[in-house]
Amino acid sequence: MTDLTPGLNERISLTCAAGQHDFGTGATSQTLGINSNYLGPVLRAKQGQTLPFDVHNQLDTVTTLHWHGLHIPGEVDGGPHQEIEPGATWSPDVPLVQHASMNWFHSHMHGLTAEQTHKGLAGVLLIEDDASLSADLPGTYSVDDFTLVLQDKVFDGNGRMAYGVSAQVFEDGFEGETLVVNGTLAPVAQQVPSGLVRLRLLNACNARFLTLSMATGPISVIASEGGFLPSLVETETLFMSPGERYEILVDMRALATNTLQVGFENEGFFATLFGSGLTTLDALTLTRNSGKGFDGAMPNRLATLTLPDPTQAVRTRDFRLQMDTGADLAALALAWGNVCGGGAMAINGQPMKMDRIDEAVAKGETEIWRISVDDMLHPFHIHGCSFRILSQNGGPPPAYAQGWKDMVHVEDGWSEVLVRFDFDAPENAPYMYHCHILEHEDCGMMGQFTVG
Ligand SMILES: [Cu+2]
Repeated sequence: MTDLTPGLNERISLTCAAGQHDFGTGATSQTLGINSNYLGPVLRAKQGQTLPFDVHNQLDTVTTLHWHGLHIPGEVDGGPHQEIEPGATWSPDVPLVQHASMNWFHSHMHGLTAEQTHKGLAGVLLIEDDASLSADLPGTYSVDDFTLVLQDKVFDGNGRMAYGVSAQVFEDGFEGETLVVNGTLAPVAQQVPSGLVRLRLLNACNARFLTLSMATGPISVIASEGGFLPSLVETETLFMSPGERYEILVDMRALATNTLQVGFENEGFFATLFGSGLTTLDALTLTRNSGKGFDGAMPNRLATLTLPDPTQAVRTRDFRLQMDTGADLAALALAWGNVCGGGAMAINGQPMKMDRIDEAVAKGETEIWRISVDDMLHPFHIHGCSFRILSQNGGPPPAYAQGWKDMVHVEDGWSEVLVRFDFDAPENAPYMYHCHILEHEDCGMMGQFTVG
């Protein structure tokens, strides 16, 4: 992935097009990319900048580009209403008002989100601010500061990327057994100088939850989706849903080498081979070279965050994610543009419908959103905001998930978030809330809301 740091007021051209890419299998796969054969750039910009984009669609299908994690008006959010026809250009001015944070962008074309994102229509948008740029953290890009896009893939017998859906894939989401890092077969090797190394991680899988660990020592987490944690959190394993981002530090002062590992849950054929549990794959091996890098120590305090205060909420909304909707909804779901192989998924009894607004939210008011589900583990995402998790699956979230987030896990019991929206999202450009298993989203496990 190339690094793209636009100058102030410089127009940013992003071209979505078909490409051909070798993941390292020795064969060329048919892919999609943004200014590239596969995936897009890592965009780096600063709080206070407004990014004037020209998003060109050179695909033969309609697409959209959603800025996942940004606090921006609905009109420039890039959701399913901001369609870009083949040959057309979409030119939103995207204001960066929020703090330093790791965001990303991906296709959000309803019914095609899963396929287009899996094939490569995704990139990363890093926001820095004065505090992050002056923080005592490694920040020399591609030297001791790396962005890692983690994805799972299926390759056919010829080494070509394969993507397809079936009733089972709609149910589970599309999962592959091969780990790819920034579009290259894992493990990836990287030489680094002596010192701390910062890794900015995105789980860009369509459906796979990842269990991250280090070969030596714990994982040191410094930030979640919406910015820095109050202080460094050490954890043996970091559990990341599709769509989640975390930033971690690796201490390469004393160690000559260390490896970031990614655990895949054994399923189907692999579960019969290895039993249930994790297959652990090496993602990135860091090896220290003779250079001198960032020579600071592991940070203690990172940011000021108050505890979320649920008494500020003026309202509570309930969202019930539904895998099993019965046969009646399937025909409706199909008529409403959901792609679900003859089935349907829903939220509060309703599959996604582009011309139905499900919720109207008052701008600037704090609310509690409670989410539950009838089956399976799902990653729930809300557009246009960062929120704080009050509870996840009926209990407190892990320490690394207690900062600013835009994803919450939902399985057993209620997951509750404290949320507020500061920008307008009118009826013709509403925000989305949805499951980030992208096949579930295309299947109708999505709703839309206005803010005003
Ligand atoms: Cu789901």
